[in-house]
Amino acid sequence: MKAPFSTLLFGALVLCTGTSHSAPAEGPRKVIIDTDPGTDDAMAILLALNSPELDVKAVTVVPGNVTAKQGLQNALKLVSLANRCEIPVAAGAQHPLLQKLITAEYWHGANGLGNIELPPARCQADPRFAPDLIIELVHTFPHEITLLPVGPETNIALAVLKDPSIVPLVKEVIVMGGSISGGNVNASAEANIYNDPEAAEIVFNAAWPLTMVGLDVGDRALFTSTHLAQLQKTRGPQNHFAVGVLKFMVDHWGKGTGGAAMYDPLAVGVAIDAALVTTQEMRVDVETRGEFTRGETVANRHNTVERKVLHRDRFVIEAVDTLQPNVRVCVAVDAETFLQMFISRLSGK
Ligand SMILES: [Ca+2]
Repeated sequence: MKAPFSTLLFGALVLCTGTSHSAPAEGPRKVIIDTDPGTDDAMAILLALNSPELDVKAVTVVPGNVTAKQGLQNALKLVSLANRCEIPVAAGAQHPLLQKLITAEYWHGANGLGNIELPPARCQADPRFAPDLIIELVHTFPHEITLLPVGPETNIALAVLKDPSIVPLVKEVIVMGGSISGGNVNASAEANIYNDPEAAEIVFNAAWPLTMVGLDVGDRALFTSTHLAQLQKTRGPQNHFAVGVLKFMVDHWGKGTGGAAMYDPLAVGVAIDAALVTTQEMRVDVETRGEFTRGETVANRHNTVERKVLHRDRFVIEAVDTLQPNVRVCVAVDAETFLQMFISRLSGK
């Protein structure tokens, strides 16, 4: 009755060759990083700022790992550390759309940066509201902007709600968030989605090309003490800061796994080189109501659903309908290639 799963899987597997995602011939890929910095956010931002394939048009701040206020200070210090004050850094939402904010100093240290102190920021915050800045930049560079949300998706959702006309003008959205193999907050939900499921629902249902860099691949991109020793061999202010933060992450996150999952940096890595991951197109819905599953990204691996029709006292299955996939789910990663790229970009900086 049903096609063998392996046939469907094979048919739906798409090996990213980089042809559709790689930096266009006209220059580096224009990105907006929406972030809740955050230790791994900090590593993601420094990776992006040191990668010639990317042109970071803005860093917008969302509350999540830390409060909006702390996150803004951290983002400004990070952009200052990289001597990139020309990049606008803007505050946005102060809390999730509907629920109370959940912060994660438990995982990221009291200051959100693994308790590594940076000098005071030299860069100033941009006065624009982050969702407004996103809207403005998408209209300034139609079909060129890649959004990189690596925190809860509140700011991106607010931008879509305020100006839905940005959706067809965005080149691509690469989300760090979600999972099709269990959660990290609890059994079912990944933190970025759990922290604002209503926002994630809006972002996942907007009709734009969306790549999900979730736990399925992030948990396999482990920065180990061996990688740390490698990065410790070189010197430089960003290099030094990265070593401190990564040591915190390896010590604090790596218990039991052998290394720190490089969630947010991997999303930046996918923006740099889509060939680092293998994706599979799936229909993914964000659960917003389940007692045990609020914030879960529910993936339909076959993109099919049975059609049941009411016949008197019962439903009868009469067909199998095909669903349009809305997400490219990253299902495999070339972790060591990515980790070596990360190290090479920060070495000596
Ligand atoms: Ca983050």
